[in-house]
Amino acid sequence: VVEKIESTLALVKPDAFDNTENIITIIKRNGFVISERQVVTLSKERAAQFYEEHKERSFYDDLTTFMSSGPTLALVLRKADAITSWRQLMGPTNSDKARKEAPDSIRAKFGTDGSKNATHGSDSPQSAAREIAFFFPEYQHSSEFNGQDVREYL
Ligand code: DGI
Repeated sequence: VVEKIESTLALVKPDAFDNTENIITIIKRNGFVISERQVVTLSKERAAQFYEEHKERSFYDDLTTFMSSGPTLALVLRKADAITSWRQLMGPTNSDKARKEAPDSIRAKFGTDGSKNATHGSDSPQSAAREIAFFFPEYQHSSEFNGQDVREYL
């Protein structure tokens, strides 16, 4: 069996930024390689662009206000099955639910509630390609997508 090394985009959101060191310790302990990192404070417009798929949702304005309220750490994480593995480590979207269902998860430990939930992780190879390019336009990852041109996903 050949394990496919993947890259995924992880964000430490503004509510958890002060816990960055603890979160990075957990990331490394779980075998991820951090291949890119960048601290950025998103403008409201840029946060809106990042979460464009949610623009019709009632929580969109709150979400983009929150995401532009302070610094965010953007990371590219690599390992076999990185996309699923990082989402598993984060736990459920809602941090209150995470504390009940996955108390050891990152969102349980460092998140606040259903809208401030500490971290983000790409949910598919397509979103990983788009989201990595959003923060790291120079990132080289074509070989990870089975020879397909990643520009198809952007
Ligand atoms: O991929 P996820 O971050 O786990 O979840 P998502 O893509 O469905 O939603 C993106 C973010 O939007 C999520 O991290 C928190 C926020 N969000 C999602 N659903 C709700 C929400 N915020 C509020 N206030 N209410 C929601 O139902």
